[in-house]
Amino acid sequence: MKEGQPREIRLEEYRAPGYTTRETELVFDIHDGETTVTNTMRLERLDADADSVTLDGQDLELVSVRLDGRELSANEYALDEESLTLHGLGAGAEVEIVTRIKPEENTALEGLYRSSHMYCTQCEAEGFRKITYYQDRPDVLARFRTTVIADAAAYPTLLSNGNLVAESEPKAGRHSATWEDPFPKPSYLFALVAGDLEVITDSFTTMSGREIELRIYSEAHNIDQCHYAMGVLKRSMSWDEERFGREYDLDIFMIVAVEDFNMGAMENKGLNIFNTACVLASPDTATDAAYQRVEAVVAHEYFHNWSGNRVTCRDWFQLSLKEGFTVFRDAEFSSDMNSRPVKRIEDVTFLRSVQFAEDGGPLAHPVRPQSYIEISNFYTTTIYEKGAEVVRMYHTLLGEDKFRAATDLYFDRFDGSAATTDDFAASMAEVGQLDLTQFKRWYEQAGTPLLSVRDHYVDDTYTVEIEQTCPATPGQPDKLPFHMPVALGLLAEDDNGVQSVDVGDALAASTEQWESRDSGATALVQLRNAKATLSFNGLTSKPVLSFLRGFSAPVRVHHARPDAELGFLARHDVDGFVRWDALQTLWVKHFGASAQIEGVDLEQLVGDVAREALNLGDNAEAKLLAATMLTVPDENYLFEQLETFEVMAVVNAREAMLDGLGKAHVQTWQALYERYGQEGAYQPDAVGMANRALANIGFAGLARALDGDDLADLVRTHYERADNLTDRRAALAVASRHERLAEDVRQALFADFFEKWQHEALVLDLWFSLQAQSPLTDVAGIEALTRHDRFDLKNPNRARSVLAVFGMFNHRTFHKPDGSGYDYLAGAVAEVDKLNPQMAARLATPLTRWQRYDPARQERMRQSLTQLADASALSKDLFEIVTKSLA
Ligand code: HT7
Ligand code: ZN
Repeated sequence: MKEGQPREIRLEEYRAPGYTTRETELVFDIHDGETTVTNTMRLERLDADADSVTLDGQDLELVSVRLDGRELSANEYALDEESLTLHGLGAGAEVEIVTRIKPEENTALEGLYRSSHMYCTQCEAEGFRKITYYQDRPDVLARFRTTVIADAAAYPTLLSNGNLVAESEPKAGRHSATWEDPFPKPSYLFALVAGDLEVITDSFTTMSGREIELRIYSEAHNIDQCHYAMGVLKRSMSWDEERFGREYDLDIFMIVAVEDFNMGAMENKGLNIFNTACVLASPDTATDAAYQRVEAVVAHEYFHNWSGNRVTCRDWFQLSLKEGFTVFRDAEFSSDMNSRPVKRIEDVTFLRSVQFAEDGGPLAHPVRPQSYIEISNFYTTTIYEKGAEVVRMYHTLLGEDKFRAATDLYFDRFDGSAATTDDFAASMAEVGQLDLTQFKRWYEQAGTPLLSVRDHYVDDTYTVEIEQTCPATPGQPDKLPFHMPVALGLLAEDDNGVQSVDVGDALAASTEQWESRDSGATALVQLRNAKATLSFNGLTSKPVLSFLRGFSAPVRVHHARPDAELGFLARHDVDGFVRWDALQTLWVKHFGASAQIEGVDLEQLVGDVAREALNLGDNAEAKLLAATMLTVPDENYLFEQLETFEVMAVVNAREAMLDGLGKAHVQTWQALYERYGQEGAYQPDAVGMANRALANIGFAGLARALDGDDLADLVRTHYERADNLTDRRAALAVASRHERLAEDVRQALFADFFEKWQHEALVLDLWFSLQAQSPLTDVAGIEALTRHDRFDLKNPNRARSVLAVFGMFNHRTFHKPDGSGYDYLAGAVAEVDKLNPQMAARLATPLTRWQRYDPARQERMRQSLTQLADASALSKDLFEIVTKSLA
């Protein structure tokens, strides 16, 4: 540990602040190599017994402290590595603090730092304390006035939160801008940008008729790629008005694209700062997946203006209050803009592959954690994605109308203040007239619940028994039952074909409260007990149970049932999620190799879906669903779903299956490729994406069936004909990993791509990542990539394109039985830790999943973690991850 023994912060130790800060005036005097920050705060006493205030500060040079206009000498305040304490403040005080910082040396990318030729900030969660001494906690909300002074030629654009209230003409080569934010906010929402930036502008008229100026800034070479994000922003603004009644509040909304950024983006009030990867998009520089990410992230950050900024979090234990809710909101937005079932399937795939892994491993924690060492480590899939599932369950329990009324109540009640997840639950309970006491266990208990389902059919009565359990997680050996919505339906087949049973009529007895939804096609059961029984009467044959429709709760399901029922659901269910899920269950069984699949021919089922996909016309939603059905689950998904497995057995079985499918349906792949590969000019919309998805499935299937010159011709032609990055990437992905493709062809394609796109940083990231994830790249190959002169460990996107991708997707090399992949990653993480602790902690994630693997690999992964812990002085971030993983 570099910074002494880490202090654990505990929820139970939360105390409201004795003083709050009402007004904060900041002056940044930016010079190359050094920035001086003058911070003047008006403090107000909240607790009559308080007479001192402790301000957080880190890596700061303190120049002066004034209290009510008088400069204090060093013996009048207490200063240590992490704080500055002032005494004798009275009912109110004006405090002025001057600090000096060095943004140019800030490689951790927290606080004020330099990225390319601009200065920018990242203050969430605790970066503001690297700028000045402050009560850097989310429950202290102040009005900010910020002046930025810098060289006029080098930094013509000076931005901060709120509205521009003054600008100076250049004097002696320097100029200034003053911004005022009328909305009180915590320090984590503060932002500043100084640079030589281009801008695109637009406007939006709100539902009450106010005209908002919209601006997106980037460095000049990227500005043409900002137009798609502008369209998304406008769609997000009107969607939030329609769906949640939320109107934008300031007169201006700005986004700035930054090349070096630790996460995706940041919702600073009125001045969102974005990783270029989450805002730039053009056909040649962004894949369809990247376009979708831009859509989701632009919307997400905009939605935070209400869920996070207007109503913020009382403390960081409440992080999911803003993140879970906002992820739910952005998922709903993307569903409305594209395909609802496909968005749901994508989200569940991610949840099962990544969040379930976290929830089942040494770093499992509840949606509202009890303690942390470094809060940056808690920006996790549990807080975000499981948190969003919890919000979705409220939505399911209340229904759309009451959920909307409950969110209105929540926003009204807590506007301008710092709230808790209990406050959110109280609004839901009040409007929904629900007792949510038990439901709150979702915030308290970690781990993924398991629903074990058994069913039987006797004398016209069909009975379903559900038992819920939840595995032990670190510090939580015993779990209590959860309250969760379980949506289910029944299908029956008769002479007229497949029918939905009216469960509203048929459900005769239930140990749990339930209601009929979807005009009787779905029963929504509120599971509360450890065991539940549902009986359906008057059924002339055994129905097929369609369980957990829409993935109504974030749980695993175990249901021993005939495979033929899963095949039937995959073909016929009315719920897109259940259709896909049934097929996934069959895949998992297939790759688990513990039992033979009976009564369903998987190869034939896939062929049928592929053939049906040829005739879906312009139905983008059906085509996107078909594309997801045709995607064989990847290794990370399988590793999470299989109870026991050997890494290479799964990798090899999957490759064999893909080869088999390729050869079995050559004509269908060819037909898909031709049918959807020629569909007019490029459009980044649902129809265009659906066509490209199906054409590229056809292309990849065909590639599996070919070799020699035929394969080389196919790949080269696809690459050369491509007028967009999605198709070009598909060609390179096949080229990167097919052993049957001649090495010179592979190299020529990668060389050509590099030559043409090396000036586009995000495209170059893709070039690195395709090679890092290829099973043909061994550890020496990964090392070679990191020695490439365009590799840069300080740039998170570039570092992740090799190191994170290697640990997460190159299973053959990372999991090599001799442990060389693990050692390599551990060594790289130690290097990164010296520059950027947040990034290092995240890059270590693949090693923390050791519990999932076979005993020999577990041992080697733990060895690498232990070496990492022993060999270097770890940052607080990495220390927490490594020690908790080994505990
Ligand atoms: N609220 C933002 C979180 C974030 C962040 C956290 C820690 C370190 C760096 C960071 N950059 C952004 C992102 C979001 O959820 O909207
Ligand atoms: Zn967020």
